[in-house]
Amino acid sequence: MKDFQQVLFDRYAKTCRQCTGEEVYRALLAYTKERLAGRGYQDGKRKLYYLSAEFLTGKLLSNNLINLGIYDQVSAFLAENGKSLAELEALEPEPSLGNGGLGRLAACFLDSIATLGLPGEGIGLNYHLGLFHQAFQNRLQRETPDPWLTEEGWLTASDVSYEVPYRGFTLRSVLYDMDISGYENKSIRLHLFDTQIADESIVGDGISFDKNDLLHNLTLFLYPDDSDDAGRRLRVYQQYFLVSSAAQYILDQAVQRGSKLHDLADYAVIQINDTHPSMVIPELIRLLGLRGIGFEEASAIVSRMCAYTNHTILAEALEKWPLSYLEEAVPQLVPIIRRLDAGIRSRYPEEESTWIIDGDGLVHMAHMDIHCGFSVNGVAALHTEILKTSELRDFYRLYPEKFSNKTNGITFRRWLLHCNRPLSSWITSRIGQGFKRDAGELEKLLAFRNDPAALEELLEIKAAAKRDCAAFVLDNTGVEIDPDSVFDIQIKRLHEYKRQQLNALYIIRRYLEIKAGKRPERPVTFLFGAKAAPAYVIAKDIVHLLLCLQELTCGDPDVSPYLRVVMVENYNVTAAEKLIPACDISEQISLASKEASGTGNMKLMLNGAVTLGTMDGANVEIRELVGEENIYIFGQSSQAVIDRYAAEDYDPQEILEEDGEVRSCVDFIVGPELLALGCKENLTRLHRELTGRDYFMTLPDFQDYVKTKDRALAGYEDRTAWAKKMLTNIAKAGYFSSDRTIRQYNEDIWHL
Ligand code: 26Q
Repeated sequence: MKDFQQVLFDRYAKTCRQCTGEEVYRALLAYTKERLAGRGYQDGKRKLYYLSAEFLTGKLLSNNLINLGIYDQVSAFLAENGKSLAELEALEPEPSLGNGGLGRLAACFLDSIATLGLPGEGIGLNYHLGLFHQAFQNRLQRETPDPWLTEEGWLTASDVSYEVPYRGFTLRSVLYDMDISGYENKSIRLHLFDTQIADESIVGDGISFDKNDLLHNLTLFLYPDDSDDAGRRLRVYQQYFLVSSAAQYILDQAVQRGSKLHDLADYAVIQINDTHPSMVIPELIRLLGLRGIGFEEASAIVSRMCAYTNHTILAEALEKWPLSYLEEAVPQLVPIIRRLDAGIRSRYPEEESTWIIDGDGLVHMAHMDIHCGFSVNGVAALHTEILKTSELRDFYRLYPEKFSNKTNGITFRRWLLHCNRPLSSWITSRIGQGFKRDAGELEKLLAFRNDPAALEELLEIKAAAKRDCAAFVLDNTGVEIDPDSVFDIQIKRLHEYKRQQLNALYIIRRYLEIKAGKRPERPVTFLFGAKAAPAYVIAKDIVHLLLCLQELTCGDPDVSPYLRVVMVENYNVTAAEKLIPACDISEQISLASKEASGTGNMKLMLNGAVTLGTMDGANVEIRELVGEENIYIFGQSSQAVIDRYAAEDYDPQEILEEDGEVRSCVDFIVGPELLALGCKENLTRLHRELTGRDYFMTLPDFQDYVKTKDRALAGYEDRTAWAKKMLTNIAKAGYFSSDRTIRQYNEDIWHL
């Protein structure tokens, strides 16, 4: 560590011991950045550009140290000098550049692309104030800006800059770079475009700002509120800023590497992460036109370059932009989109459902991606099947060869080596280091299924993680939780289809049982972490319900020894890293057919949690891998749900009339206990939604959920049998390494 001591001395003329934590953190950041840059970048003629509106990287310091292979050395050096890596890590802000799964997936992919040594780059936007910071006030979510940028950080300014033309004005984009390190390999770059004139001072109360002040607001927030017209327009401006900058950069880079443009597809492949960057297609055609390539050839080139990933089948999340918005913001794209649409109409006159522009003048971004790209993929086996047979079936008939599945994955560097060092050391002690490069080797753990000492050690690691997590929860929420209780955890964005409300109804049922004198042998702690979109009213009502349940259970001495609900504030990657190692029961309870894949489910199983879930998304593949005895499955099948939507015959009242127990749990939401703690307006609205519509079919799955969860909790009591389930889940998680996913993308789509 001589070289690091030198950095400290050059900066501060002090020894490590004499420096403050802040000083050591900054020096370590600079030192790590330099070491990363020194390793160089993967190059190649054909390059992948992963285009995404979100990259949820999480903090980078520890991960970079691990990937550089110097974590232990640095950690020991700091300890010798009265500092700890944990204390320095606490000083690092988490980049707030994503909502949830889609953004985190992009970050895992960059890690794997770098680790596998593939020539790839990420391209996104540099949102100064991030998504938002979630605070709880009077048991309601309040949003404030999340200013994560600091003077010294991982970003490096570059001299790359482009003009982005809009109707009536032009904005200049500037590029910042962040290195994403590969595990014992070179780094790749994450390029984040920004404006030079973003002005944080236009933000008023909470996260409100003038949505029409496009010159100053463009890169302030990720997906600002799209509940009104101005918000949606701003989103178009943001998306175009990303894709126009990206397209210019990709063209310039290819030319520098020797492309003559006619052969552009031999130099660049673009993975379009959901439809948010889809305007890159017409933009590339436009830019090729400006460089002298005619429309027909340009669209042929672009169609050999672009591949699209679909992350959702929720109709309301599929982007459709009114032509009038595009006309107003980016008129130069409109004739190109019209011409693409005209081509499709003449080629497929009978296939109206697949046209790019529909009868209402809406541009269907996914339709453009599928017609004009060479690849479409879903993110889990079930999801891809549903795309092929229902949501995108008309496209599948036209282009069966374009469709494929790429089941999501996660990087084990962050979600095992970094977030759970004790477990990772234990695995190493049992099966050696090989799993760090080849996740499939985790299967070797199965040899210890009947080894009492090994199972005992695994239980002790989980117990220690729960103690650490309890300290984090106390610090975050002020609530004390019992590390000997079962940790039942649901962490993910708040959405009705993910059904946090179903979990809440179970909690209410348990609360009522305890109040009636039925005290469980072992206490259970229900942990939640979730941000709700600022304009998603019912989601915010569910947050309110959970916070009221927290108050109710933790504040009642009859109940709190047996049952506590705790909602972690501002759930993000950093919080996830603290919660995941401590989980016993992993809640993956989305309405079947609605969760495209899920990736939290994979992180939790890798850390020895047992899944309680529906046959949805990647849960289906988890079950296949671990076998029925190592997972708890309940609920309607995806086909039953799809049929029921088609029949339009679901009415929650029918269940409420028949089942008194459900009725009393649902009515508890507006009963005196909760009304004493919460807001009548919010609770009543939620109650009305569940009893009047229940669009995501919470009630039909309730009784099966109760039965299955009770079975899981009973299963927990046989500690040896439970430890075997834990071990099996860890051993079988190898399939969900994002290294496997990226290999498949490369073999089937990118061909780098
Ligand atoms: C669309 C239009 C207007 C405003 C916002 C949006 C929008 C923003 C974010 C639509 C979707 C998202 C994010 C989606 C997402 O995170 N999807 C998740 O992707 C994961 C990775 O594939 C899957 O594991 C999850 O199942 C899926 O929900």
